[in-house]
Amino acid sequence: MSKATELRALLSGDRMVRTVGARDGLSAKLVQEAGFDAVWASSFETSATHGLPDASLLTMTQFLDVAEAMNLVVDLPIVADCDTGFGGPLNVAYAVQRYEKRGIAAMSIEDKMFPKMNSFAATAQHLVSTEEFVQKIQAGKQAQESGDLLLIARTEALIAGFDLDEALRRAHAYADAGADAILVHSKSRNPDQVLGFGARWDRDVPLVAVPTTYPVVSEKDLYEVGYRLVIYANHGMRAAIKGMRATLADLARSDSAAGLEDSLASMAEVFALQNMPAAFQELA
Ligand code: SPV
Ligand code: MG
Repeated sequence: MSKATELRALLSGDRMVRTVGARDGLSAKLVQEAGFDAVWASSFETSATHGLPDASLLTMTQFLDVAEAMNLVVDLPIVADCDTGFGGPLNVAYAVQRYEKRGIAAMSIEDKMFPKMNSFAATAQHLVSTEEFVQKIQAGKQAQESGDLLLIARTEALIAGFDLDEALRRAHAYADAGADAILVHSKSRNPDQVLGFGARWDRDVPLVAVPTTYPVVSEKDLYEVGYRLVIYANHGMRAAIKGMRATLADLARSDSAAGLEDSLASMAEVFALQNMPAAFQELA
């Protein structure tokens, strides 16, 4: 069974599909090891890993290579964050063909204008018209070879300051255009927007939530109003930054690395994560 088919089966199951953001093969492996269902190949994390803002700076092939690096080393399906789809409908169609060939289970495209800026940046956000985004969805769905790959349509209507009516109007159009799921992004500090959207959602198309600014929401509450996929988009990377900062600050204050061992993963742990042949895992 392809990973896309597995993800489809999970989404029509009777529980929330739980996804965590990653930026490379190693972080994807840690997501898998912790027991989650899928890996979010986050544009925010991937950009940050390059030391760059999440602002459409990297190319489609750079994002694709990262998604593939993950896909090759985990059994979990990859949900690839494809930002605005890398351009217009033709770019979306091309991206779908390329991602599908590399075995990526799902792609998410959002209705912001290219170049996009991260949804939480202190800036005005501009959306493409509903019609333009519908064309992207249709182009993407027509381009895929098998019916399996999931194309997630993400509306940034709430991020851009529109109300629930506009978010719903767009989401209906995207579902009608063939989107396999609808991601409703919100930067509200509480889950009311996202829960309110779900309460009014009347289609048989699963909803996706990204509870970054409203972490208090429970998966149970999201599930009850139609969310089937939850994405903890950047929690692994933020934990890694905090841990690495603290350890490096300790090292900077010290004359040796002697005091650090307790805060470090062992070499053996890294070897295991690298899938080193067992014979090589004996430490020198
Ligand atoms: C990402 O993880 O890249 C996302 C989620 O798209 S957000 O950063 O909230 O836009
Ligand atoms: Mg992103």
